[in-house]
Amino acid sequence: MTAPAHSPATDAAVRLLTGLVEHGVRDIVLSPGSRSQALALAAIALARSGSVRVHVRIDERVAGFTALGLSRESGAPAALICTSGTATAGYLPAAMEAFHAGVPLILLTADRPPELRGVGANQATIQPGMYRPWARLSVDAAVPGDADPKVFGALAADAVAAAVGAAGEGLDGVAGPVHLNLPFREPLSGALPDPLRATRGPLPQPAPGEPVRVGAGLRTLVVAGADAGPDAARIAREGGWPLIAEVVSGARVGPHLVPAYRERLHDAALAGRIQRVVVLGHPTLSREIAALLRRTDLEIVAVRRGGERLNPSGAAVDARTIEVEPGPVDAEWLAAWTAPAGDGSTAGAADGGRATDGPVDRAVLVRAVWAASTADDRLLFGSSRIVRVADQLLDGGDVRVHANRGLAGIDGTIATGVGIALAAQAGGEPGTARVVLGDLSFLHDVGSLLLPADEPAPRIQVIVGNDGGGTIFDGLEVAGTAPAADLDRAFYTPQSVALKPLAAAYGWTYVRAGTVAELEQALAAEVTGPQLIEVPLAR
Ligand SMILES: Cc1ncc(C[n+]2csc(CCOP(=O)(O)OP(=O)(O)O)c2C)c(N)n1
Ligand SMILES: [Mg+2]
Repeated sequence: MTAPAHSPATDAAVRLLTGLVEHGVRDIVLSPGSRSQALALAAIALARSGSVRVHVRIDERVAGFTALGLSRESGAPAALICTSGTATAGYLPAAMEAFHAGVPLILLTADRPPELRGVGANQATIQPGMYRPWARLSVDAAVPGDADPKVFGALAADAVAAAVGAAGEGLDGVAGPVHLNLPFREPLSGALPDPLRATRGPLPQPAPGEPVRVGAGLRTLVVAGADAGPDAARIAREGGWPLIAEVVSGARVGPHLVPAYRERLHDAALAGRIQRVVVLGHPTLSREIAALLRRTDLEIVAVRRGGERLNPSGAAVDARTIEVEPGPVDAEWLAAWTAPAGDGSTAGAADGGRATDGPVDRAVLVRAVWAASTADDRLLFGSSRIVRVADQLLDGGDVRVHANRGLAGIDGTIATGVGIALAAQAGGEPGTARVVLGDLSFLHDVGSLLLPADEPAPRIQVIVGNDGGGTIFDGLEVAGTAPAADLDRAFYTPQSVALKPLAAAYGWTYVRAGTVAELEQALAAEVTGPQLIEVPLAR
């Protein structure tokens, strides 16, 4: 190898990536490719000096969801680097989820220079603006060498600001994905400063936005959907209002929590007295909340989390933050929602007496995972049935829960969990990340089991509830209309993949938990790296 010559591509890559780090980026997920080499080599050099963490993933869809998990957990936008062509399309599912869930992300796609676009050049497609409906900021950058290198530093600052919601057209205060399309000409890489360092600076703060004031006096219900966060509990406390918090809300805590909220919402007399709903995050887990938010006889104030406002009733007030005006607390109203159910039953009592050598069902599974998890741990629920069971059955708790409820896809769940684990454990923190998901969701993202041997191994338990296919469809409309064989073939989609050798092939440890005792034992054991736990479930 001859000593690399100077390359404007590398100068630009250095400016851009050091700029990203200086504005708060902590993680870069890169996928191999030639056109993006200046970015990849600069990223690796920055990682060598400890300035940033780099994670290498060959599949861009896996890379995208890994970055999403890193960003979800850390709050800082992870940056993605890929080459031109179909590679860029691999980011699309994660970019869509990031938009709808309000997760910051920075997509750096290498491209051919303008003279090689639209003329049939190899691996060249239409990349500028390709994520436009979902991107906070979409830039087709100048070719390095044609532009002053300083513009790439400024681009970094703009990208981070837009990703975290510090600036951006009409969406200030809301985080989301940002796309920088970066054309490069040969020489595609050259000499790098050695060592290459950057000092991580503070993240820009999201623009606060004008608060919407809500006063006491109206009988109010606070609803916390996915990623609502602690603000929901704050608003409930300040207003003295009952709080309905989905298990994925990050707000299922405190004395204002409504237990078994579905049943309460079915109580027509009680629900009929609601005058106002303050909703935070993205509720998706129950028909009851969906119906509540469609009501037009209520005042609805919705705090926007993702790029799209929540407005099923057509008349909701769009808010960034809520200020509660002090006033008298209606204790009767709070008690009507939060008092234990009159018949003495609690949501937790249903199968308390189960034998430990008995098989596991979904309720036992989610309760066991919940009981085994502490504040050091992280939980990620996949889409489909299990997250709904968890929402129905689990009490409040001090565990940080994630879920990709922006679009509720079954894709990218393992990758998201790995990203969450890597971010949560980056500073040597204790704890285990647990992903609880269905078998089809697992198989959909099986490529995420491929982790580079030379990167720190995440402590993660991927817990697959294996019912042989997509049993959610057994309870959906199609089960009533489709012939049984068609339902099975096109919706349930039966599978009998051998998960143990699959885990072994990727170097993951494997545990089969067929009984309650085996599950509890697997969850209590020390976790040192990636582990697959298979839990057989009845269809
Ligand atoms: C990317 C994507 N494709 C398709 C769907 C539709 N879908 C929702 S749930 C589901 C089946 C999930 O099966 P599994 O993970 O085994 O969970 P189970 O229903 O058995 O609990 C499918 C295909 C989706 N949500 N996302
Ligand atoms: Mg299944």
